[in-house]
Amino acid sequence: MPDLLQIGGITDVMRARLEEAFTIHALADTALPSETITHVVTNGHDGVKPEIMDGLPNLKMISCYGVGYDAIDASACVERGIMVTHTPNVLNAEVATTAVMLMLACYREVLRDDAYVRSGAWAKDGNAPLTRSADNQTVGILGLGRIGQAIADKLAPWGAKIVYHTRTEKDVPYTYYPNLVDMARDVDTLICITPGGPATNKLVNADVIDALGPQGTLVNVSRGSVVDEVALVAALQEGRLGWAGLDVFEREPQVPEALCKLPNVVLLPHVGSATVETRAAMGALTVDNLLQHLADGTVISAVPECQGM
Ligand code: NAP
Ligand code: 8YV
Repeated sequence: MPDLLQIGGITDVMRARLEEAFTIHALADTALPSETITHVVTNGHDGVKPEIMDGLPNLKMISCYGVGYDAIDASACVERGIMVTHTPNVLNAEVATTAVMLMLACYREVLRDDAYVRSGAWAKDGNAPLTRSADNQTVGILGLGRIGQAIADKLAPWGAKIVYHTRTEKDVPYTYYPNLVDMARDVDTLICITPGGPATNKLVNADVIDALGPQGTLVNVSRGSVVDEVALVAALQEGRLGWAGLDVFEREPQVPEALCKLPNVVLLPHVGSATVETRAAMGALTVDNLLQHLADGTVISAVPECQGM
C-alpha cells in the first residue's frame, strides 16, 4: 500500500477509511520512510512546513482537513507538481454560526450576565445592567467569499444592513467599500473572514480599529494574522474599541494574558467549524480527495493555485 504521512489529528472515521488504502505514518515516527511517502493529510493549522516538504522527494498530493491552507506553500507545491486540496463549502454554515454567535455574545454580554447569575449577584444586587440590541446593525464583512456570504445570510433575520470589503467588487446587493478604513468608520460591527497569509497580514490595523471606534464590535473568525493583536488589545484596554469576539489568534494556542483579563471580549479556541456534524463532512471530503487521487490522479476540491494541474 502507498505511504501516507499524517500531520496533526484525524478522526477515527477518517483513519479507518484511510487505512484501507494507505499505510499511515506519524510525523514523529523516527523510521519515517520519507522516500516512499506520496500523500500527506494535514490541517489548516499544522499545514506542511517547508523543511518537511523538502524531505519528501516523491510527494504527489497534500489533502488539507480545513478550507484555509495558509500553512501550506501552495505556489511551491505547484512548482513541484504537488496537488493540494482543501474542504470548501461544507463548513460555511458552521463558521457563519460561530461568527453570528460571537457577535450576539458581545452585544448581549452573555459572559457577563452568565457570571452575574453564577456569582449570586442577581439575588444580592438586583437586575443586571442593560445590554445593547444586536438588531438592525450595520455589519461590515471583510472577505465576502463562501463563508462571508453565509454570514450575511445568517444575519438577515436580525435586520442587519450588510456592507463589505474585498479586493474585487462582487455581484451582490450590498454596498462595496474599496477602502477598509472607510468601511470600518461606517459600520457597527466588523466581521473578518478572509484567508490568512501575507496578503491579509494585519489588514485590521490600528487605523481600522480606531475607525470602528468605542461603540464598535470586531469579530474575527478568519486567522489571527489578519488582525494586529497588539493594537487590538491596546484599543480594547483604552476604550477606543468597544468589544471583540475572537475565534482565532496570532500565536495559537497562546492567547495574550492581557486579552484574557478584559471584560469586553468573548474568546473561543478556534472552534469555528468544530462540531461533530461539520467535522464529519470535512473529514469525508479530506479522505475522498485522497482516495480519488490514488484511484485516477484527479481530485474533488483543489485549492485555486492547483486547479489547472
Ligand atoms: P473564500 O471563499 O476564498 O473567500 C475569501 C474572501 O476573502 C473573498 O471574498 C476574497 O475576495 C477576500 N479576500 C482575499 N484576500 C483579500 C484581501 N487581501 N483583502 C480583502 N479581501 C480579501 O474563502 P472562505 O471559504 O470563505 O474561507 C475564508 C477563510 O476563513 C479561510 O481561508 C480560513 O482562513 C477562514 N476559516 C476559519 C475557520 C475557523 O474555524 N475560524 C473555519 C473555516 C475558515 P477578493 O479575492 O476579491 O479579495
Ligand atoms: C479548522 C479552519 O479548525 O477550515 C479552516 O480553515 O480554520 C478550521 O475549520 C482548521 O483547518 C484545523 O483543522
